[in-house]
Amino acid sequence: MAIGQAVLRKEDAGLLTGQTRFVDDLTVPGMVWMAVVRSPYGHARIRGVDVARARAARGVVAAFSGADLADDLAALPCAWPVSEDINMPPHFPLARDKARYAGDGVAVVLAESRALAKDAAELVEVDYEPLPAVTDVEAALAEGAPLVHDELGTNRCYTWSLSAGEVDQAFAQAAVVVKESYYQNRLIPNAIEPRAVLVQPLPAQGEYTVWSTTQIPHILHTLLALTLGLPQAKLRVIAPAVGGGFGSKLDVYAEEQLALVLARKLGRAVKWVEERSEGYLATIHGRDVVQEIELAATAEGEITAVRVRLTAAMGAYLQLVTPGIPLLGAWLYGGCYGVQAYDLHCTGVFTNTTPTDAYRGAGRPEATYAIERAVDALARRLGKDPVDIRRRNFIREFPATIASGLTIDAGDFPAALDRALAILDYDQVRREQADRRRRGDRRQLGVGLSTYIEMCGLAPSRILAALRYGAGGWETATVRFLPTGTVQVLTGTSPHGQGHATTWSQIVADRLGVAVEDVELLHGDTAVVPLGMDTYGSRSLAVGGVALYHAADKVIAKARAIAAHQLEVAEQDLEFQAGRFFVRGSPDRGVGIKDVALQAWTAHNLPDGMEPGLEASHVYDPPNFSWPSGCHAAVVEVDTETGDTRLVRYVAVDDVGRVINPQIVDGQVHGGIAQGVAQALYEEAVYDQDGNLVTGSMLTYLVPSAAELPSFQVDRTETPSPTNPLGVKGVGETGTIASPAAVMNAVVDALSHLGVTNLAMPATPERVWRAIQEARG
Ligand code: MCN
Repeated sequence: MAIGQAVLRKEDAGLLTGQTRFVDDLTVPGMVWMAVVRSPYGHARIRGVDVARARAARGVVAAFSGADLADDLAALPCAWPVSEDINMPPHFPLARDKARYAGDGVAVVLAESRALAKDAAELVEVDYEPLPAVTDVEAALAEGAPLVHDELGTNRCYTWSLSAGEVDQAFAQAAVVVKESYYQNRLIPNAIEPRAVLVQPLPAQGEYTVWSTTQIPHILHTLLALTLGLPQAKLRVIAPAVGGGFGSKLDVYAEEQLALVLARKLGRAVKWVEERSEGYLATIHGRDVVQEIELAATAEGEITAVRVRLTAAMGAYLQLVTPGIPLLGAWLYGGCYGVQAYDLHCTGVFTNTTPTDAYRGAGRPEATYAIERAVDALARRLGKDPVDIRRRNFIREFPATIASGLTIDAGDFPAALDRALAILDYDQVRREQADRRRRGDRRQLGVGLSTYIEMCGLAPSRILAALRYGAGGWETATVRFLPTGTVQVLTGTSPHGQGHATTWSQIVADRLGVAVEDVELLHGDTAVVPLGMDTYGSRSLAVGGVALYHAADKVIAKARAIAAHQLEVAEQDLEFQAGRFFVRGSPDRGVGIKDVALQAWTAHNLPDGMEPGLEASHVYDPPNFSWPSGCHAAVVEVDTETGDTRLVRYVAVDDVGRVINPQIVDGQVHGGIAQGVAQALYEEAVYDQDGNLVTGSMLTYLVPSAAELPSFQVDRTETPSPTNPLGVKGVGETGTIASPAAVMNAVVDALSHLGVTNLAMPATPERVWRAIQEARG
């Protein structure tokens, strides 16, 4: 069996030897470089743009303002109009009347080299009239706030509600009510590879090839064709190797459209590669949500109702799925708990900031954070151990339809909690904590838990339709035996670090009974795999991997018919094991599937009427989401004199169903934890009042490295998903979803005896120190 084995990643040899090709490595004849002139103001009227000096500069091929290209450019698509009342102002690749955030593109320069384009961009003269900016969601909703989009007359983008059960009654009857306020700090995704795009026009054929660092070559293919009115079949989108995305490359970006439009206009290939600090402004951000959560509970700590108010920043414009991001968590503010009454209200708000959109976890880290921190607050209120509150409230029967209306197919929440506590040696950690408190130790210890449930694997299409999402959630797969017995696999997923070449090979190898090395994966090129729904929302395995499983089964069914014909037996008398068909009861009478493949393509001796060849395709649309769950536990040490906070231990017990590749799963969990810990302790995008991004580089935006993190203790429980035949659930976001709450619960726990009850992320030394001073009065 290849499934379940820590097969080494097929991807790594190319990455480690530098042979893997990214967009920046690509050059095509006649290529020009594009540089985008960006607004230095958070909010400013554009009184005029003069590109004359830039046009006259050495090596410059062309320069345009937003107004110059008004007839060429189309509004960028937003595919998730979440509510009837949503305001969807147009978002052009270059601003025309106003710049609405620092980084908003206002002009573009094309030159013979990257450096010349960059130099010339500085010669573009823009006459700005600076306007008051608003960067905070609550301020943006206040009377008289500067309007990001004047024509709307409001900064409100939408309101969205979800209510079930007798919420008011539950609160009226509650023995205790806990009310907490949290802020989800704004995050900058920071994929290792910045964004890049190269467009080559092939004028004779009227075709265009687009290479982009994207997670979504297929969606990009459809939306570029749709928005620009190009025949989709004349457009080829390729996502070559992509160096991470974490959601930030799940978008149709201004630069992608600009490069295509300008390649068409100039008849020359156009290339653009983002710089890191440019990416801090021009690539989407994540989070930026104000949360209020109230729990109603009995005196014993049974949670009877949850009420949530979210105010979520959209940024200055709606990117591809901006409005839907807070709602991806909207069903999950009850956590793993059997809450019967549920009320959630979300307001989306425009501010003069970089647009937000999907960032690893997208909506679900926010939900997990709120409920898990509130559960700890409830435990503190009742003087109970947070472990006990969790145990008391866990959903234990599956399938479980939760108050918000979705059905969790399987899980075992107590098992993950028990396992995490055992690995942690919870009682011992609590004893050490008590010792330090008794001694008045300068370094106090805190332990925090996060028991999470996550909805991922985005599909089923019908539910997505009910959520007003603009696309389906299916995935395509083709499994093809070549005549010599190796297998080509085509997937509509678009990996950018997740190791699909390896795990997809494992799935197909097992199914077909061939070696992992016999399987080759093709992906990320619409000329090779024309249709797919790509990679995000930890959907690839639970949707795309399962599509492969079904395609492989169709191949086996056809091979069986050929084998039965050639062995002159009935199909039902054939067994298929380890890549070989044989007659039941006579294991010597048989034929290998690779031999069948050759026969299928020579077509010399096939059953009457059978098509030659051995390949099959499948489009899979799952009946439910995928529901990973688990328990993460963090131990922190806080220096009560300086506020310095160190994560000293981290235990993760995840239930991702059946595991295809444990090493890849561990890697996914590790990366996810690192990003979640970063939100809790280090990272925060900060704007000043004028809308300047104060944390505009890695000097001020603190991306942690391995040096800041302890060795993670990673383990698993396994309740297979009954929703799909592989029994798998997603893992790509679990770590990011679980960890911020675990870490922040630990930080508050370390200081709770001093009177600290809440702390904002990131828990920087200054913030922690101030909280201690305030608590001490
Ligand atoms: N896997 C497995 N067994 C399971 C679950 C998953 O072996 N039970 C394997 C899969 O086969 C796949 C990998 O783990 O090789 C991740 O699978 P999945 O959970 O389906 O997630 P996706 O492949 O759809 O990846 C998307 C997810 C998301 S949403 C973000 S954000 C994220 C993440 O993946 N961005 C990443 N992980 C990332 N990893 C890297 N290196 N770079 C990113 O940008």
